[in-house]
Amino acid sequence: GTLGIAVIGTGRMGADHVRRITEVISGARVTAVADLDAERAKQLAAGIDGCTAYTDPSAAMAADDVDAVIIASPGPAHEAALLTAFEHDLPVLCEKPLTPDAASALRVMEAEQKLGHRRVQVGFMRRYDAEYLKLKSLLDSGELGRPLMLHNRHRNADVLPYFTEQMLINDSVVHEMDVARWLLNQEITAVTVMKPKPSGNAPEGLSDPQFVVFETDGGTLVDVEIYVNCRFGYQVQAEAVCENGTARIGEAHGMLVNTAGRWGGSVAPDFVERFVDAYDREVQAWVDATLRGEVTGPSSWDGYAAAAVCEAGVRAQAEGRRTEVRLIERPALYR
Ligand code: ISE
Repeated sequence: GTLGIAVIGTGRMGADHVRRITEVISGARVTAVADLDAERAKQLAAGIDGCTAYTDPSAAMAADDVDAVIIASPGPAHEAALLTAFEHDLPVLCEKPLTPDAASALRVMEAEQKLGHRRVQVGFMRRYDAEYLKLKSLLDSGELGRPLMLHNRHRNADVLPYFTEQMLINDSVVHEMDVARWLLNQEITAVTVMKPKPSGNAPEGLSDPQFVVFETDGGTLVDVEIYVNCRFGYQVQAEAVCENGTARIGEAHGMLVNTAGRWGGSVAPDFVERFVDAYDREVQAWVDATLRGEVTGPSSWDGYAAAAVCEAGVRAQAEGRRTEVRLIERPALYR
C-alpha cells in the first residue's frame, strides 16, 4: 500500500521532505502537514492532492489517513510531538536532534520502551551518504587496522543571524557526534572545545570557528573543525587515520573543469544540496522499513547518546575545560 505521512513543521527541512516524498520517494504520500504558521501549512497543502493542513500536530497525527510521521519542527518541540506519535503508535522519522538534552531524550526512550517496540528513526542522514557508507564498510573490514584518529571538517557558507554558540554544538557538531559513534562503534566519553580568534566573517558574539575534540571508550581521538561562516560553500570532510592506512571523504565532488589555464570543481552552497542523495536514501529506507513493519537506522538511543554529548559539549564550550559524558546503561530494546 501507500504510506500516508504527516510532516510536522514546514520550515526549510520540512518543506524539502514534503517535496522529496511527493516527487522522489516511492510508497508514500503526504496526507497532512502541520505548522504553527497556518498560512504556510495551507499554502504547502494546497499544492498536494489529498493533503490537509493543520496547525496542531496532535490533530494531524489523529487523522485517519496518517500512517506515519516526519517531525521537522524545531528541536525543543520534538519531545511533545514524539510522545503524541507514541499515543497513536505511529512510526516516526524525527529530524535531528531527537531532543536537545539528555533528560528529555531519556523521557522519550522511556515512553518508547513502554510501547514494547521501536518507533523512532532519528534523522542522522549522513549514515545514508554514499561516501560515509564506503568509509564505514572500509573501517568495519579491518583492512586498515584499528582507527587511531578521526579528523572532521564541517563548514557552512553562513548561518542565520540567530545562530548561537550552543547551536554550533547542538545543531551542527551533533552530526559528527553521531558519525563518530556509528563509524567507530564506540561511545564518546569526554568533550573539549577550543576557540581560535574568531573569523572576521563571524557575527558579533559568535566565536566561529571552533575546534572540538571527543575521546571515546575505544581510545580513538576524534576532532571536529566547525566553521559556519566560511563563505566559500558547504563542505563536510572526514579522514580516518588507522594503524595501516588512512581514508578520506568529502574531497572533490562531481565535475572537474579544465579551462583557460585553470582547473577546479564546485562546492555545494548548503547541506540540502550536498546531502540530497543521503536525505532521499534516508527517507526511502524509512518508508520501506515502515511498510515492512520494521524500524531501522539511528534509534532513540543514538538520539539520547548524541544529546548527552551535546550537553557535555555546551558545558565544555562555556567553561573552557574537558567535560566527561555519562550515559545510562543501554536498554535491551536498543541493543
Ligand atoms: C543544519 O541543521 C544541519 O543539519 C546541517 O547538516 C549542518 O551542517 C548545519 O550546520 C546545521 O545548521
